[in-house]
Amino acid sequence: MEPNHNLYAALRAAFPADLDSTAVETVGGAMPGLHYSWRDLDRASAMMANLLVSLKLPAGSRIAVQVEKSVEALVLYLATLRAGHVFLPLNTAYQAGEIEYFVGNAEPAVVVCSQANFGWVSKIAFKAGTRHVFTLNDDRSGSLLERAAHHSDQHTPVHSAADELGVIIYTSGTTGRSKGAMLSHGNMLSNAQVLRSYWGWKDGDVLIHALPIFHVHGLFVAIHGALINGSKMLWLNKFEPRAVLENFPRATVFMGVPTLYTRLLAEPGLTKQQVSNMRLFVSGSAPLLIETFDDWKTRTGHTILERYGMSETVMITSNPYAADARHGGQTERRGSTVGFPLPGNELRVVDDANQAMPVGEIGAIQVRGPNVFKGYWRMPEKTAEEFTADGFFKTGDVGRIDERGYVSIVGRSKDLIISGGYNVYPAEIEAAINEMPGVAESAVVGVPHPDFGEVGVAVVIARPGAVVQPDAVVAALKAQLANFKIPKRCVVLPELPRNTMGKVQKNLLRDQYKGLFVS
Ligand code: MLC
Ligand code: AMP
Repeated sequence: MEPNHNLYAALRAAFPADLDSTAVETVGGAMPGLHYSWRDLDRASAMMANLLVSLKLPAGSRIAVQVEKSVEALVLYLATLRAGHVFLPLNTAYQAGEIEYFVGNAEPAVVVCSQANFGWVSKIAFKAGTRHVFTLNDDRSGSLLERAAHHSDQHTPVHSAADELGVIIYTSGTTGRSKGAMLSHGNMLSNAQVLRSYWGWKDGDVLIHALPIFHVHGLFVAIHGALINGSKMLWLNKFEPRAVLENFPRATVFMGVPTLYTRLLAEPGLTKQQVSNMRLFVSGSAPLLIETFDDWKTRTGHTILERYGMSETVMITSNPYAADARHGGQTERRGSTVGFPLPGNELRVVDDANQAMPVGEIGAIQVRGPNVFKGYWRMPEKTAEEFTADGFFKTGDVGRIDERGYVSIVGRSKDLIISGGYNVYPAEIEAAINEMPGVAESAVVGVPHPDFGEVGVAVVIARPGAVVQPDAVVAALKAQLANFKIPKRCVVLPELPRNTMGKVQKNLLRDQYKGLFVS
């Protein structure tokens, strides 16, 4: 029989010998100071796994989860893995229309939501055929915990093949339709193992976990990183710069999107002294401005390590933590680059005919490796389109590899805005605006923003004779889309700039509005 690749089993094997030591300590937020031991994580996830077993679900059932961040939500993730089901995390900002799509598309057997949202979420779930809806709140209450309390705290993780599905992460698409990226136990485990060694995780490491746990960065890179090294986490349910600062002296590793770094830099308490115990600062999910990289070095003496990944591939590249023998022993973490392809990961920069570009030339980034996903949930054609004949995944990012082997991301071929580390697809926002009364058409573009890096600006064209108010457009969008997707500015123009082919020239709009939020 193939060895067991169950991700929970692998993480469990890395727990420290002293199971009563602290695995997670909550800091900040409503319930600070709670200590969860490694034994607590194991027993609590066993009880939840046994609850899932008692529901007699077919193997590989989807467990869709839209809850506020909490340690219990982490336990539910571990329980889903050990029971052999598929975890489907959903951003808490998603509204009814968005949830309806995900639930309709994924057909989860179980939906878990907060008590506050139970009314509308359960209605959507039951309509889509889901049989079980539980609640889980961020104060250790909810029907999921009540039901799990009746189950045994002993459970043997199921046997999972490397390519068995473990998680589905929805990512929006350039056509406006979200796609479920299917990640296997092997995808996630291989990436966690590679990062453990590449980033030099060691005994005594402590991670400050301040990211949401419904996306790859917080759920995989951070959580898997700590658990597979048996390292303690200082756990914040929400990013609060002061609470992070206060805890730097007790920690060694921090991970954030660039917005977290700029917000920390705005704190006078960020000093070399305050971070003297820290070993590693990692940034990713969005481009880190060279100014932030430089300011961080000046203020703290630490060089941020920037890495690059996506939902479909987990982590792809990283700047070196220590000497990288594959690249002549280079150790430099270079700002404005995302470093080298991770061991085991092949990355190439190609032209339209999939031919490798010469060193330094810009082209499309494609990747292949054990971390690359199995495809999009129930979208075989879309999956086929995104892979080349020789098995490389087309990332949609545009970049180059320099003569020293460092990869830089210089743009995207996908029409995508990354705002505070969240992806916003203009096509989705434009489709919603175009449905509004009096609107002829619209274009949404990303412009620089001092806090979120990039934010959306909506340009709307009214139908002849109609009057469209920008505030009304924003208000209508707020009623149907997650708040981070809402354009930060809306303008009404007589027409959109077009080229001779009739294509909207978004570059002109980007240029026109690039100074809206920055000087
Ligand atoms: C919040 N707001 C945002 C926003 N986050 N607007 C644009 N972009 C964002 N990212 C807006 C809300 O709409 C709201 O506006 C107001 O800010 C306050 O909301 P909030 O929820 O209180 O905001 P805050 O807690 O300050 O959140 C900011 C943040 C958060 C930066 C902490 O966005 C965050 O945690 N980002 C990290 C995202 C992440 O983990 N990405 C990883 C993806 S994985 P209003 O008008 O409604 O009041 C990936 C792969 C990889 O990309 O490589 O890692
Ligand atoms: P997601 O779909 O949320 O997983 O977002 C993945 C996308 O985030 C990638 O395709 C990149 O465009 C972007 N991304 C991730 N890390 C970086 C980085 N370090 N620099 C620039 N872009 C990044």
